[in-house]
Amino acid sequence: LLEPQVGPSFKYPADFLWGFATASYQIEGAVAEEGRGRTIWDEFCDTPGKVIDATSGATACDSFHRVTEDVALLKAYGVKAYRFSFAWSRIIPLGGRDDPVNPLGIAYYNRLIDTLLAAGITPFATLYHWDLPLALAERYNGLLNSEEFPKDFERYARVVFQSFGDRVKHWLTFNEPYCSSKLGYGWGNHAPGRTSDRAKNPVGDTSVEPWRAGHSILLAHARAVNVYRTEFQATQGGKIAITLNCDWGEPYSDSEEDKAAAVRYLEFYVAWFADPIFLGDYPESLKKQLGNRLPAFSEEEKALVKGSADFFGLNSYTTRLVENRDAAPELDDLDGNVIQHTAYSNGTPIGPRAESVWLFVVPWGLRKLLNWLDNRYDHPDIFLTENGCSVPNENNLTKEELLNDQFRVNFYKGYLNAVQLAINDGVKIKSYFAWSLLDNFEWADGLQTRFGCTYVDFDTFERIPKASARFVSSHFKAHTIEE
Ligand code: GBH
Repeated sequence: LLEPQVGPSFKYPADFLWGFATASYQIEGAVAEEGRGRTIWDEFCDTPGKVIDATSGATACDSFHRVTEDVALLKAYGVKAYRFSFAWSRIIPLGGRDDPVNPLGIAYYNRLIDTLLAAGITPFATLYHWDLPLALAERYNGLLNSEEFPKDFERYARVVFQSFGDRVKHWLTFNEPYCSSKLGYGWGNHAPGRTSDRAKNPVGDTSVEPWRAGHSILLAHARAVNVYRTEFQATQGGKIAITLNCDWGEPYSDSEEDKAAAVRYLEFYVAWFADPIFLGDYPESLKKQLGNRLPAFSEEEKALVKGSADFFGLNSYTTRLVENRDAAPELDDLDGNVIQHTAYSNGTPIGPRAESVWLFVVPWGLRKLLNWLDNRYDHPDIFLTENGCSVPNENNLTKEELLNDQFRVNFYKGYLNAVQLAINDGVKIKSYFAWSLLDNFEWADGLQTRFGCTYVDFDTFERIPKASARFVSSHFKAHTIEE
């Protein structure tokens, strides 16, 4: 499949925000410093067998101690914006609405934000990138408690807006609620590792918990947005949304069944969250398959959730081929009763595979996804907040090979071309953040899977730009209209 190439004259608008993204637990380290509380990810990583190389975010990239260095790196890349996340556990170490705020945590993020602004870089901040304060899991089961969790998140959000909203104008409440819910409570491969899969460690109930966790996140998100809009937005003048992950689903065949299955897959992936937020309720396909295992919104909750985003935040990495599944859905099914493929029926893979088992390089899928979202949600502004890849066989590569990451350069070439095609299609794309600024702690895949455009030596914490960083940076420098 040869894709059309956008010509060299293409220009992103002057206000297009491009840069690199990270998340607190994946880069900061310093997990027991300056009052930071323990999180579900500290606990998960300390449980044997959960992280492939038995590493954790305990030191990660040591970014907690390297604000000056990391911001200088971003400045050298010439970025317009930097996407990072706050560790709730640094700001309110125990997490709850009656727990004390930690001034040292506030001071750290003030330093980061002020250093970014002094370098002319726009801070783009996420409130929750999976590192839930452990105390909230112990008190009331964290995300499983749709009554308590939203109240604690609301208070945390208020503290963050109050502390940083004079300088931060781009907010994301949650990163990828799909992952927190399905990976944390369905497949169990992310913290807190709950699943009823008997091949794993059967605690939890995959048939209900992911849907409950997702519901709590939607309510917490909506309450935080309401706080921002009623208490801060008029004076601070920023924008707020959530960021959802989705990978395009292409029908496995031309049959009507497979076409319908691909739509169902997208609904179970992204419309699960986007429909309540942009359209007012869960998709019919989820209601039909899940029945009363899917929590219902009260009329008041629906009204709070509907419209609770100033833009559409999207993370996307790959594409699946989706086939209809004929049998009745299993109770533990999370994907809309489909069969997913990574190769066509003739055996040809859908695209080259990265180090990550789930990541196949399929740029045309991103263009299709962007158009599908544009159409379903009535042409929202779409902020791409993550896109990137790992490189095949990373563990066998020399440092020189890791630095000369042509596989990743080709990934970005293809996906940025797809972004440009989608812009030319009329999709209102307003930002692009490459994941990630740095090699970092890749969750259950540990430190051995590297998504960085900058190489990190995890012993010395030295940072070295890879070819991909130079590519992304020169791409945007060459193709953005100057202010
Ligand atoms: C993002 O998620 C995260 O926001 C970021 O923190 C992370 O570092 C980055 O991607 C790279 O992974 O359980 O084996 O079926 C990406 C979306 C969706 C990728 C779920 C992994 C499940 C793989 N993720 N997917 S598996």
